[in-house]
Amino acid sequence: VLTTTPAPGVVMPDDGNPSPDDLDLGIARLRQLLDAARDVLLVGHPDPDADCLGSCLALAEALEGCTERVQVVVPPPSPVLYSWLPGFERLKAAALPCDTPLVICLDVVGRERAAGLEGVEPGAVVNIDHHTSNTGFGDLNLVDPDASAAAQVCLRVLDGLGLPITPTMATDLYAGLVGDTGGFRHSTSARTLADGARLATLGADPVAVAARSYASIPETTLRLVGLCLAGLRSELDGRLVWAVVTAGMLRRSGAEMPEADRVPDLLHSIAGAELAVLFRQVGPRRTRISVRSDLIDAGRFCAGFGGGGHRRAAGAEIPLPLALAVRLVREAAERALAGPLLLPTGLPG
Ligand SMILES: [Mn+2]
Repeated sequence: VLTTTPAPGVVMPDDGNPSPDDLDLGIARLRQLLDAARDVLLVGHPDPDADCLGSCLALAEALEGCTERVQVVVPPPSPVLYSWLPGFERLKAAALPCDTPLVICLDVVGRERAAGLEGVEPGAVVNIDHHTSNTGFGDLNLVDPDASAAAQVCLRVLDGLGLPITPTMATDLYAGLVGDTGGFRHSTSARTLADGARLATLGADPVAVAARSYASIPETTLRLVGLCLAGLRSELDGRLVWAVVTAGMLRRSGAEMPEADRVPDLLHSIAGAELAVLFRQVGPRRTRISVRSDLIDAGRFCAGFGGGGHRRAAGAEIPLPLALAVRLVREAAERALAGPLLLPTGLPG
């Protein structure tokens, strides 16, 4: 199901139910916005991942020549883990001064999650995303919850705009697909694989991207993962598995918080683990959770804490110290595993 919300120039069906044509209408509107824009700002979410960065970088390359200036803004810390993505050197810590730029958000669930817009007075805001929990915050929303990655929505947008996909753009988009599907292991459909094959045909090297994504881990990352897994807790006969990342662990390992991104999937990979939770201490009274499950609806679980995401992978930021957040989430996990959030069996990705 494709959803676009009305923006000037976008016609919605009378019944309010979006049809597949709506994305095409939305892309036509995007064309108009791009034609009228002098400055374009591409932004993602805090701690951007391969999907977010790959989508931003591919779109930035595509739009070069279409508009006067394209900037990709990613506030510090620099996501060095992804410095191998083609075009990484394009990333700017802050936007250069510009007058009411066209802002395009990629892989961003809600307006408050858009990073890098401090001091920016946007013209129109375009929202290109794949999260089921996307709030439709844009003046133009190109949201496809059936896509495995924002990179896939981005690919459709580029096709719709008639922009060619270069090998470097294909690599960025393919990296996004690999990142958001855990290397085509979850959230993967025939369409995901077909798009992956097409990007490989267009010049992405699947072996090189897999090696960069999974076999070139900084030493600090393994040290952090080790500290984190050493404190792993298993409860409810192993159905609930959880671990924490503290500020102290970051100091001892020399790692940055995004380097813990692999831990939720590792926790979930334990035999019998039905619900995996990683707690990250991001401030004295702020704890971020990353949830993985193939038994309960992770997106709905995290929505209970003001977050969101996908059925199998989701997250939230809780305004509580680590110990209190752990207690609250463990109680909710026990309730969820008892029934109310169970997914129907056989549901894909
Ligand atoms: Mn994504």
